[in-house]
Amino acid sequence: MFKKILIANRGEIAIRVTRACRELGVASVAVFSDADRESLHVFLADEAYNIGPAPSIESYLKWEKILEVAKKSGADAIHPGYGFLSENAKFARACAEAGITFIGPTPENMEAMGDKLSAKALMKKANVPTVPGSDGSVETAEEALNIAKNIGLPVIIKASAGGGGKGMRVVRSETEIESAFRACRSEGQNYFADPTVYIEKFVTDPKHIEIQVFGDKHGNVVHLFERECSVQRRHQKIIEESPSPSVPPEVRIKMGEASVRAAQKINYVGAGTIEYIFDNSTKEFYFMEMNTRLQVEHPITEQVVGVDLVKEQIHVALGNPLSFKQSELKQKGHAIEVRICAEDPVTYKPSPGLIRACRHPQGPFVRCDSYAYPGYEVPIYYDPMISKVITWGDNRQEAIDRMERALSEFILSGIKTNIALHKTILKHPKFLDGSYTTQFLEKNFEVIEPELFKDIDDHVFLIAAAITAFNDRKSKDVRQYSVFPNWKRVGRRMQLRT
Ligand code: MV4
Repeated sequence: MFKKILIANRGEIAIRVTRACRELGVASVAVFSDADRESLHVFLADEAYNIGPAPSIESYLKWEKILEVAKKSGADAIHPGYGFLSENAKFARACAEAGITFIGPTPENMEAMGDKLSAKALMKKANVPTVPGSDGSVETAEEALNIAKNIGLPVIIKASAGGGGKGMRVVRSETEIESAFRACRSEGQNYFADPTVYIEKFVTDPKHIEIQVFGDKHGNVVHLFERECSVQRRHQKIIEESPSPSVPPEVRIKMGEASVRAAQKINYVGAGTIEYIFDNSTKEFYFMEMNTRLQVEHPITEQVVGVDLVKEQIHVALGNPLSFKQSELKQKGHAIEVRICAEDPVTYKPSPGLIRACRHPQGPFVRCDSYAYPGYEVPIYYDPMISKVITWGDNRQEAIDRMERALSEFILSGIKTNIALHKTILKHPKFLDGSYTTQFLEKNFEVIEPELFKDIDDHVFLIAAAITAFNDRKSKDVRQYSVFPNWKRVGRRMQLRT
């Protein structure tokens, strides 16, 4: 076993990894920026080191500094979490050169999937379904027009180095081709220093369905079934569930097998995710990209398949063979995850600040991975996600019912959050029948009625009032504020002050 693991991350995922270390009896090392001195991941680790100023380019992305801390603290492995350095091949190489195990895929794995166009070509060779389109890059606007005429409109032009929705243009008429082609090329150049673009048939109104895969250093690869992540906005996932309500059993088998072929093609090591666009009318699926990291939504797979993915990452990084065979993996029941973000529910803008009251949901089959605590000030510098609530049920409806119950118990005051938005989505007919697609949020929640956010369940107020160990370190006098400073009690209900 490793003696000590440095966790090159912050927030809930740093805590998730620390917990795996504790269970395995491995010492954990936290790193933190100036803005994270009072962050929960710092308190929960065995040791913690400051790595620089608040902006992530000067701290969580400074890999020379992080390696130096790893050496100084005597860590023999580094877990990168997600985001930050998790898919940085240079960093993974530097770890190896320093004699420190990078807990994740090989640098070659990351490079094989970093470029969308070459990844697609590789996957086509591995007999993984891909969207019809240009075979290779498109060099001129005329070429783009010819391909579009050939495969038929609408098409989507994509920058090969693109990601997160940047460098993508949907084209619905021939007259738009030339400007879209030029726009894509320059976005590719400006954001990713690579003007290469390619064209695909645009799949209208698709679902986002991904398959969790796992490889070891002995050539074994398995998949751990799917997650559906179609509830998203501006390429940010908001709710994920597993299994997908739209994937029939025979398609599930095909998607799993295709994903194992994909990972095998690049000798993949560790946890990875193959992302597909899924056409719900034909039930066809097409390879989009591979994420070479542990993902935010990994807990729903853990709850349904019964595997601790972080422990398995550590196990595989040590050189052990996978601790399960494909035939031993089964989906049991249903899990849902909602991402709780410090954001304004009307504008969706990040809304960091001081958390006053904080009580996480509890109870049967509820998991809450969170770094919030009362008195913590959510910094402005990083991702606004502060918690994830995961519920499990024997079936989808039970998981939804539990999520509604769990969210009704979640008390988070002082900052604005998207909890009320989640409660509203969970009641929407398109969510309830499972037919929602990636267009769902933008179509149905474009204008959010502020009315939806105007009341809090009475029993939640009672729980909040019962929080006596209230800890606001900014003010020693607890009487100065109420648990919900912006709310007043009217009879048995709470009302927003106007
Ligand atoms: C597509 C697509 C439809 N057809 N490709 C979005 C990010 C990246 N993971 C791939 N994405 C898409 N690729 C084809 N051939 C639809 C998406 C897509 C999307 C596109 C435009 C606006 C919003 C979107 C939300 C999810 C997925």
